[in-house]
Amino acid sequence: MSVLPEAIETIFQQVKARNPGEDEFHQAVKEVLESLGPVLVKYPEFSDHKIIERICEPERQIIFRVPWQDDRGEVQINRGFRVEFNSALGPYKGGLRFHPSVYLGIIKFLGFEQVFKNALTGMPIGGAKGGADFDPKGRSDAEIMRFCQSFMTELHRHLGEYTDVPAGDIGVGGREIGYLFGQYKRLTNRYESGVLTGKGIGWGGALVRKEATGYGAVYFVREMLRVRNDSLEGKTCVVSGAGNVAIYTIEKLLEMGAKVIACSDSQGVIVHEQGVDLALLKQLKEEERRRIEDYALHHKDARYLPGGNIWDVPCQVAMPSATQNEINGRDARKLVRNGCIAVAEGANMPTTPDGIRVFIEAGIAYGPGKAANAGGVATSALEMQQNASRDSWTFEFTEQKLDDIMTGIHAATWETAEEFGAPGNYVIGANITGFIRVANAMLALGLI
Ligand code: NDP
Ligand code: 2IT
Repeated sequence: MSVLPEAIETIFQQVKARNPGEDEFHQAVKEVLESLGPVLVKYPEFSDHKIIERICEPERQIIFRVPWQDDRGEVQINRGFRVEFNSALGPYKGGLRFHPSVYLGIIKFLGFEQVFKNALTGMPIGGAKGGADFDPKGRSDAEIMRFCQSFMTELHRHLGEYTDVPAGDIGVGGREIGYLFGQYKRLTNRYESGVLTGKGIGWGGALVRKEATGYGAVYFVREMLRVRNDSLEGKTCVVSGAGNVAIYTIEKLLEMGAKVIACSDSQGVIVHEQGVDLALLKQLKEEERRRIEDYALHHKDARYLPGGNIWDVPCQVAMPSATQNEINGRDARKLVRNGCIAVAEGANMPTTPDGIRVFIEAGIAYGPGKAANAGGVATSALEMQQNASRDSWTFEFTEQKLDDIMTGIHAATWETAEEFGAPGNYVIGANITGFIRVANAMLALGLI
């Protein structure tokens, strides 16, 4: 266990005491605070102005009832959240997660991460996260629509293109953003495109947003390998999950000449040594909304491992793209032992503190989520830019911007890690770079 400098340890203990039972939030805060010792030495003004204490306290937290009726006419009640964490750099920005595991501690960890991630993009966006403990699995389109309408009926009063701009996350994709936007438009009588991102192409959405998180994560790996005089060409890769991030991670890995041999969902793992069939995966997940178990019905040489652990599959590059804490210390050791040389996190906080330690000590290229998956929110900011100017850019133009942003994030985190005496450590690089940008804005804006 790394030991926090005393002043920072005191702050961390206060955060824990003030936010009891929110384990994921504590974990995310601790990881950032562990990086900040040398920053406070270099910039004592951050301590004088209690920037760390302030940055750990969300600006606003909204918790609300979401009542709706299912297809049988039964009334259902869920709990909705929006944690508006920090708006020093721009309007609150961050996704919505619909998953039964959602509670305040998860939304707060995601909102906290988002603050630093958004700062890393260099775009004018603050950090927020929201969602509900709603389980979309097995629900009809009509049920999803009624849920989204009820959710937005409360949330709309807190949003606005200059105030708070949600997008998707687990369980929230283009369909949900459509229903949410429709209800916002109806309640406000405004076609305010910039209030949500991840909209459909043809009604204000930006090309490349759907692909952006996955593509961006692969650009980040490309950069991590480039500084090691290596490339993705011919590498064997494993990508966890089978949702939005996983699918477009696989697509870009294939474009870059890598081979992807496994993916997963919460029920099991598909191992396909011949290479994952991306077209089939898209059909099953995006069009038919089925389980990856069905993949094996189409490919007799693919294995479905119910309840399997994808990190047991030997690979050179691992891209966790499902959920938090999906790689523990044991998994990390197994990956390293099996020859893994690079890990980039499409998901938010997918590696436990033990797992992170294993990757850092092994000296492999490890790209933490707030750097590696920032392409999604960066492209959301590009969508906001297009909405503000009533413009729409081509796929190629937007993708080039995404590539530039990810290359820039890699360079900034790499350089900061060097500057603070931890060459190659992207955890330290990302935490410090993001923190300093937010902290300087907070200082400039006075006591906020
Ligand atoms: P999706 O809902 O599209 O896909 C989620 C995938 O992860 C599914 O395959 C799902 O399996 C699996 N999964 C979700 N929860 C769990 C769980 N508790 N245990 C095991 N597997 C799980 O979400 P996204 O692809 O959008 O998000 C994936 C990750 O990427 C999340 O961590 C998210 O925060 C992060 N992220 C997303 C961004 C975006 O733009 N969408 C941007 C940056 C980060 P199943 O279907 O069985 O539940
Ligand atoms: O975690 C994330 O960065 C997202 N879910 C995307 C946020 C956004 O506003 O595009």
